[in-house]
Amino acid sequence: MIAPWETLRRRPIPKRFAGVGVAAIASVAALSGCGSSSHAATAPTSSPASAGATIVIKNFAFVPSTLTVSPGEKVTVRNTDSATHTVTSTAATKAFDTGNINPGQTVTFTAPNVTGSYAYICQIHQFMHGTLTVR
Ligand SMILES: [Cu+2]
Repeated sequence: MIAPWETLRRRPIPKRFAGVGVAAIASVAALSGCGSSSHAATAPTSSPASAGATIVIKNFAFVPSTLTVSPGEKVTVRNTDSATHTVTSTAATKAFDTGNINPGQTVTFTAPNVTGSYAYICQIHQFMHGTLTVR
């Protein structure tokens, strides 16, 4: 920022104006001060809701039963049950299949690159249903 008097200073200044600018600035600085500490108190920005796409298997169910991800996104599957499960696409193309996920195991698979809605089941317990939406 260039103060007006800075540009004026290059020219000869009549003596009667010389002190005015400095005095004005000094009083402004005194009033505004620097005592405000509120700037430092800003809360950290909350992390995005997506901590990565995750499906949890719990009590023979997929949680959430519907999940929306981006094409090719990595999806984490955590089996918290004491039974082995799978996440297997029912599409004719079998768009994805984790294979067996042992109790307590966490695996990842890659979502299809083609947008759409992909139903999946647990191949071992075929009453377990979920849907992966890619968009
Ligand atoms: Cu199962």
